Amino acid sequence: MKVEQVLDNLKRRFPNESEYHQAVEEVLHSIEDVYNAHPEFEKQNIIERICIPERIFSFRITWVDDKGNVNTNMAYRIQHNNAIGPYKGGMRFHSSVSPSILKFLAFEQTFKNALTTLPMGGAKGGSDFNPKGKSNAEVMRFCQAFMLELWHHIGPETDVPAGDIGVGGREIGFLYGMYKKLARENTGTFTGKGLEFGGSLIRPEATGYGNIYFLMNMLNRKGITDLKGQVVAISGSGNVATYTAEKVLELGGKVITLSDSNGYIYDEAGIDSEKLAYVFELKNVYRGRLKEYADKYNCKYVEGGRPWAEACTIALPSATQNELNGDDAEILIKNGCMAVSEGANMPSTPEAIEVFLKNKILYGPGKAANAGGVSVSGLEMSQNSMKISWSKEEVDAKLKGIMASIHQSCVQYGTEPDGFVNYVNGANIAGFMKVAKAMMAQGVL
Ligand code: NDP
Ligand code: 2IT
Repeated sequence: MKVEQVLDNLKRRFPNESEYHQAVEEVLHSIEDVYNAHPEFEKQNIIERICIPERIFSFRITWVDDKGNVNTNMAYRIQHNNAIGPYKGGMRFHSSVSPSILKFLAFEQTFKNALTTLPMGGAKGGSDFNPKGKSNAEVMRFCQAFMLELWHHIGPETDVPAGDIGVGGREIGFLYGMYKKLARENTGTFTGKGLEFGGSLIRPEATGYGNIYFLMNMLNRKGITDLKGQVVAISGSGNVATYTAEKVLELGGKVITLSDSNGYIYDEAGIDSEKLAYVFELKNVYRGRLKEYADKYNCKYVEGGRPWAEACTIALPSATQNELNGDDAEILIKNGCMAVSEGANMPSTPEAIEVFLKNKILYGPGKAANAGGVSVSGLEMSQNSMKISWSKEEVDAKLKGIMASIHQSCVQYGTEPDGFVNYVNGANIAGFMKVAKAMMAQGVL
């Protein structure tokens, strides 16, 4: 396979899908040599079969708002690959949602899930519905309308959705409630459920905690065993960002930034546990904006900006794709940043990744570093199948073990002759090999 040729073909067949092309291109560069060392892969055209989603559902949703207006939204479910287990991946509600964005996410999810050690294939879904400013009743009606279409195509052994941007505990409750009513079964065909109806302890925390466990695995190789003295810049202020901050504080680090789509806060004194509790409340109860934090604690607020120009030793992008570009990466390095670990999916542009690798800092790509969320989703599926629930300690210990194993896979496949670990290549090759071998064993499908 020649990377340029495969990419050109994909671009011709699926034009105007820049995020999807970007995600595929990164993986193709990593796996090129390994793939070409296995002529049997090429014979079975594994490359096109692993890049193109197996199935895409796309449909219109109609729902009624509080004023009685009838609204429409587009919604999708991308079932990318189920070679190693049922389709699995989150649902995103955001006005920017498009087939390209969901295809990039489903593609990444396939490799991420392969790294978790658990039997899960890759999927993603969502809608261009914008939950901002909507009442609970509107969100509920939208979720119910969504499920009326989607429920046929999902199931505990078929496809198990979860949360992502704009989809948290509230939305999962509404989606799962309607699913259960239509399917007439209680088999847990969603993860991230409430604890009262099959949810797993530690699932809300899992992506953020998992990212810090991954970061600690990277730092341990440099002899660093806690975060004391580290200055940490985090973007986002949602599920991933807030639990990331919580774990950073627990390990002694100082968190100086958080952001939302309106801007970022820089709190020189540090966002401590008390202030973080306020952020949780602001986000989950009042669904407010970070500007209110700046007003309350009298700290710097930068409208429309991103936090990467603030001096830090560790950066944890945890908001959205392409939120950290090449210039940001240069500034981070100039300011002494020595580790970047991605809570978000594809937050760094290709130019930014190039800067991190060139400077040989510790760089944990999302599909490895943020795999803790889907890993605990996998553990939620196990608990649902067995009809039991594990304690917080049990789930947390398993999560730590999984993140260590993902880190080990990256080291195994990504160590370069001078000892530098290229975690991008490591994660991509390890994930690819597992899925490719499973596809080979199952014949041409
Ligand atoms: P949330 O909806 O809880 O939070 C998203 C945060 O990012 C909000 O602060 C939001 O600000 C901000 N944000 C979203 N879109 C943009 C944008 N276009 N520009 C600037 N800021 C933006 O989502 P999550 O925390 O769950 O997800 C964050 C990232 O982590 C995503 O990339 C997601 O794919 C990834 N991820 C999530 C997992 C999970 O388990 N939830 C697992 C693995 C990865 P605002 O409120 O203003 O929109
Ligand atoms: O990107 C992700 O890994 C998620 N949004 C979580 C997926 C899941 O099924 O828990």
